[in-house]
Amino acid sequence: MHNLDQIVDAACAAFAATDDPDALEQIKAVYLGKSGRIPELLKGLAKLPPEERKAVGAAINRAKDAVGAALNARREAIRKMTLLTRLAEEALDVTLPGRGQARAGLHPVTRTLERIEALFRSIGFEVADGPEIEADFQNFTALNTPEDHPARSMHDTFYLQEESGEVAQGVLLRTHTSPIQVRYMQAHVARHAALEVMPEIRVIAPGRVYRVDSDATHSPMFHQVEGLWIGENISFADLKGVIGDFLRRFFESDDLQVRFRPSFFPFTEPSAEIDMAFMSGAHKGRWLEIAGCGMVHPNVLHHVNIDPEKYTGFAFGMGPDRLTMLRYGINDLRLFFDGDLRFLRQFV
Ligand code: 2U9
Repeated sequence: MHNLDQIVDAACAAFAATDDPDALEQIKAVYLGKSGRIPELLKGLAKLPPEERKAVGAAINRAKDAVGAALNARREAIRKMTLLTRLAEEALDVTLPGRGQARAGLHPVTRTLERIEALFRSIGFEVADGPEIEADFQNFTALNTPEDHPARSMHDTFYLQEESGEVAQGVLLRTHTSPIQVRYMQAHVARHAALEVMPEIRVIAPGRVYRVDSDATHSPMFHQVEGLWIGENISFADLKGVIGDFLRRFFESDDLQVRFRPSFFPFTEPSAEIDMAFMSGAHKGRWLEIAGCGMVHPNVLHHVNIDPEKYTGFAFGMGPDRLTMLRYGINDLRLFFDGDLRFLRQFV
């Protein structure tokens, strides 16, 4: 028995003397391995007289358990020590300033949108917002779009699906920002229902719009800014003044000409395309299509409960993506939506 206690003490001392996991396992082999000290003692049991075997066997097994427990305790202690050492070595000071801080910048189209918004605010327009997932009524019907108009087809418009995969009835990604203005007019009419004379509506609607279209000059998602001015005696002359003033201020040049070419939109009558030409510089004398416009169609006013006999107004729509391309001399629309930093950094 004395011998057993010595073996247990020696094993414990040897375990305690190392903090290396591999060395610890070597020491384990000396005491508990196949021909280790304790298994050898167990093998020796056979040579003892039968009446001694039980007691001696039990004592050896107690010694074996004690060595096993000491081994496990040491393993755990070494594991914890190793972890603590690693944590101390790899500690991060999260309060240190970051390295290589890059300067961020606004996307070129965002810069254009902010510019347009500031210019229209300066002449008394409000900037309105609305959902990108729209209802058929606000996106098409209220805008005097016939039921069989090609824009309503699934070739041109993204319709949402039910979970079943069925096309959701009348739920779509807005194809222009006009529904923003439809909602704005509906709210405006409701808010001023008690008044004899409705205050003027002067609003622009910037935002993302979606169409089934994709090539060098068309992206399935692009931007629009539309404007609307409704009141008593608002005329095409007002439209020409607002647009001319806006373009001169946007391009920071009085050296440009603007012309209105007859066109057609379901939501305006009469309708026109707006062209612009610089009278000096690289683009001198070249007419560029820049926007569309017109007097708001009486049917559109009807749909939002505004009396077209009493109020008139104009609307216009332009593509800020295109305006940005013109202002910075960019030739591929897709550059805006690739997220390539080599392109975007140029605008920081
Ligand atoms: C309401 C009534 C009428 C908005 C208008 C245009 C003409 C137009 C294009 C310009 C470039 C679309 O992004 S683009 O391709 N838009 O030509 N948009 S009039 O008319 C409205 C808007 C809202 C309630």
